[in-house]
Amino acid sequence: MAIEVGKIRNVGVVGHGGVGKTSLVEAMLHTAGALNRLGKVDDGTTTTDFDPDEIKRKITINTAVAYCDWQGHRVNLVDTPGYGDFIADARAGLRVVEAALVVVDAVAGVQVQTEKVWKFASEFELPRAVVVNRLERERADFFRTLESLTRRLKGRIVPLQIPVGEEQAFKGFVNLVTMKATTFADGKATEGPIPADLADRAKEYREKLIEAAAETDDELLTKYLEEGSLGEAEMLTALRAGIAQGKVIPVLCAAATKSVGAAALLDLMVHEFPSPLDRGPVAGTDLKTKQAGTRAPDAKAPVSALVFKTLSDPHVGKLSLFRVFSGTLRADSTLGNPMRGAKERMGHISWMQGKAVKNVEALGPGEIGVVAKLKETQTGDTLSDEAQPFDLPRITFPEAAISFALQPKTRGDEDKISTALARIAEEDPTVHYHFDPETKQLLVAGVGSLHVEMVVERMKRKYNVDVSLLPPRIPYKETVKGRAEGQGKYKKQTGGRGQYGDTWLRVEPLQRGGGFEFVDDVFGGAIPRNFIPSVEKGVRQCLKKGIFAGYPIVDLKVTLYDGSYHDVDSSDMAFQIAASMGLQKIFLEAHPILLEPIMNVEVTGPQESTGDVIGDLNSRRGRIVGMEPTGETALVRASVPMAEMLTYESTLRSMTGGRGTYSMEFSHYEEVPAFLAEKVVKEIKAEKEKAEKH
Ligand SMILES: Nc1nc2c(ncn2[C@@H]2O[C@H](COP(=O)(O)OP(=O)(O)OP(=O)(O)O)[C@@H](O)[C@H]2O)c(=O)[nH]1
Ligand SMILES: [Mg+2]
Repeated sequence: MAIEVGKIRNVGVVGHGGVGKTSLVEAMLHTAGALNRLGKVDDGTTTTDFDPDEIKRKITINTAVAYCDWQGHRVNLVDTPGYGDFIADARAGLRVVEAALVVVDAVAGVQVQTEKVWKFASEFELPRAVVVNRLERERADFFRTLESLTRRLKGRIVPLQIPVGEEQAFKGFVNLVTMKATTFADGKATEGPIPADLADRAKEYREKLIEAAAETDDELLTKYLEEGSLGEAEMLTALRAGIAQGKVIPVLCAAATKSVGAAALLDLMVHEFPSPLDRGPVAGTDLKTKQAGTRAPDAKAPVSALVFKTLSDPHVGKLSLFRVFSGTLRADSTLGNPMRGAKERMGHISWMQGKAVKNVEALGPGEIGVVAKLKETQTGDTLSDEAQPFDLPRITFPEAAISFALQPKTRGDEDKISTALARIAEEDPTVHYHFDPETKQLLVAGVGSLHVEMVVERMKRKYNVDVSLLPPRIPYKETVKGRAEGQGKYKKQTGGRGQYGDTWLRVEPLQRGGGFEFVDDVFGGAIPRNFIPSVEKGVRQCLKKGIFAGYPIVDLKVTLYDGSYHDVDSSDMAFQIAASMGLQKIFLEAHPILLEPIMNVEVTGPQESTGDVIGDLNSRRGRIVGMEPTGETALVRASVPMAEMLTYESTLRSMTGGRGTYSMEFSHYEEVPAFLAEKVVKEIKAEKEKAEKH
């Protein structure tokens, strides 16, 4: 039978790349007895990193789910990727949980993706806890990490534990509520009194914890201020409520590969984190009434479930991971996917232990499961009772930031390539592809270069097509800086019925990000009403193809202010052509420019290489926007044109002796300086000529 909803805990494990999320999930599963053997990321044997790409690279690429039972509760752990290119999966994962476990590294502290996942958790109003992991490593420092947490992240962050011992001598932690120490030796935990040398520090941090608990409630705070302390029971109640509501964010200690901290984390999840019942009904759209509606986490309510991840299994085919928000989802039932106007058969439904599945008869509200072979459903879709169609808010994914041309290694493979890409894009909503008729190239776009490389590897491994990647193409855009107006006229008289369209258009720039605006300003029927949409259509076709250099046109206002027509010869097509001819001429008279994507770049490297890093970024037309020392390393933030960042990886490596890392994401578009624009336009022309010769 389905699991009781009040006994479910769904927790998203999130954080920067390589901080130990997967290892920690493994440790919790093992500690709870769900696994006989503790797997290791380095051996490719963990439960949640099971994809061959993950095993090969030793990083998480896909969100995976595993479960264990702890003190009569079902804990579903959603292990998410931390690498920047795949972070969209972490956001999708957080949509289906009631709380987040944010893992940070005890050496590096808060990192770029930590801030990112923190924002996701805030966006979904999730209570959370922070785990400082890898505490037994050299240069690990709990208190320095704590300082970076409180400085860089929003929220009332306060330790619930402090470590016993440092670096190699790290032994365990003091629980600041019970004021007992738990230490580990040979994998065994022992509870005992606080070591004498830690007594003062433990008292000091317990006081901070009480203060944070008191602050969650005005009455309690007054009492605390008047009496100078709180009773144990009072403090615990306030603390629990504070954590469940996200008002207090506790910090805990861990060394995942040694299973240190796993049991305490499970305790926290069971006692402090909310159940789906505590979170209450979800909001969405009732498609019957077309009004905002809600669905309660009630087994008897109509079914609603959100598909948050799609995978393809070589044997089973398409797998859809979903979370039930309301009702009881039964095996062998049929549900509707109203957004795609489809019916889907839910054959076998199962719990997941990484790639292993356990078939169940029904999944109740709050449960997470998987189903194979849905026909039309994609990531982000809602499945619901056919008679009670409902739509949960969609999961939005980031726009592609980088695009490469693909070249088949074997001639004649084009069809196979398109099929493979279609499948991959269905699994991964951050992959986009299209054929560019101008250059006759197939373009693949993704979040970053590693992401696109992985797509190529998957094509080879799963679909047996070999392609190489040509250098990335920068997604430039076109717009104008000035205004111009003039006529576009198309007239043809070839016996019989002719063609006649005549338009007068004006173009002017919109602000950055303004998109496209078409204004109909024709007076006195100079052009009949039914041909106005034809003019707009003709204009829009030019926008897609570009005029100046063959890139899409944006931030443009086009006004149709006059024209003329012919009773017999005017047609939809004639007005489309006239408008397109007119726009192509006027656009070039309105001071056309190219826009280029600007990236937000963050570089972390050793202090001593900061000067070189900054000098190099400057030489890449970068603007330094901030600098922060973080211990022995320094963080540099800059905004840099994407075109200048294509070769950054190897330069950074040699500048920092391999110790530097960077991440970047799309920020906005800016004008390309004239001298460079000229070069780009020349290159694109040459490319087109080459394609035409073929
Ligand atoms: N010394 C030490 N190493 C750890 C600990 N936890 C994880 N590691 C190691 O750190 C590396 C990364 O661990 P993962 O568990 O893959 O980290 P992750 O956060 O899941 O990484 P991504 O999912 O790729 O973001 C592996 O080599 C682990 O063995 C720890 O507590 N101590
Ligand atoms: Mg991982």
